[in-house]
Amino acid sequence: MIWVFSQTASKKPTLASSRSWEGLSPVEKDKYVDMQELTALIRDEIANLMGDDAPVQPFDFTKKPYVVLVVGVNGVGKTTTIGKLASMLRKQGKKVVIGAADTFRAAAVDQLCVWAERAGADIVKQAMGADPASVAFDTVKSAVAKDADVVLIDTAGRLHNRVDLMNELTKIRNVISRVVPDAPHEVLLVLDGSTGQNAFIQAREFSKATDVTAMAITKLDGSAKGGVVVGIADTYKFPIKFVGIGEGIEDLKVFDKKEFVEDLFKLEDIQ
Ligand SMILES: Nc1nc2c(ncn2[C@@H]2O[C@H](COP(=O)(O)OP(=O)(O)OP(=O)(O)O)[C@@H](O)[C@H]2O)c(=O)[nH]1
Ligand SMILES: [Mg+2]
Repeated sequence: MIWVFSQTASKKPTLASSRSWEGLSPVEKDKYVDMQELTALIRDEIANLMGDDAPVQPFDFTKKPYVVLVVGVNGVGKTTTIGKLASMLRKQGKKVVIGAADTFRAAAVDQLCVWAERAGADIVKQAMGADPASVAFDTVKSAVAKDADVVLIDTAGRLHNRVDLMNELTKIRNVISRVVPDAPHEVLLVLDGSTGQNAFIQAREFSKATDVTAMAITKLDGSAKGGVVVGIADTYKFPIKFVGIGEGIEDLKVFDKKEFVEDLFKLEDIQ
């Protein structure tokens, strides 16, 4: 299956329909010099759907502390991504405080403690069942007192159709901004790259509940290419900032649009 482009008056190609190469008439085939040219056109078009070409700025260190609230449905990789991010930041010499606002399960706090230790970051936690907003508040207060550079707040995975849990995110945001008025500076929605179209619904519901500002796409080390995020980036205009490519502490990359699009759409895929 390949995408067929229609030429507009401005000569800008636009996605028109999806048909097989074999199904094209000779005249249609002649419109393209070769498959390489077609691949380049398709890649350009996909890249255009994904926002501007400027390199991703993962953090704004002029804000101190820069507060990141990490959200998403169950099991997408929020806690793991926080561990990897903390490690990435520590390697840059930044002081990091992690907040264990997933108080839903005792194991969640333990898991985050292990990551914090591995990364060399401080952690703020309370007992299981504590109010997540209270943990978030303590975390940001502690980060301010310690003059930390970045705060990463973990939250419990929640189904996007649980209104009570989605409202809890609003409460967490509100208490954070009582300590640092313009925080959280980032609300990072973590999406599992192998999810498919359900990721679209997650993006819609989380952005309704809390102003999502960016996405991290995990589990792109398997066969999934994360193609669904093209449509999400186009519809909701959240930039993708990070890509998870494994379970290890180093397995996180700052998003590179060119590389992503090249991986997503390879010449050999359409030959
Ligand atoms: N292969 C692969 N596995 C990942 C990646 N990121 C996370 N995982 C795995 O996904 C599973 C869930 O990760 P967690 O970080 O616990 O996910 P979570 O969103 O915090 O889960 P909850 O807190 O239960 O909602 C773990 O087994 C991770 O090792 C990734 O980029 N690639
Ligand atoms: Mg977790």
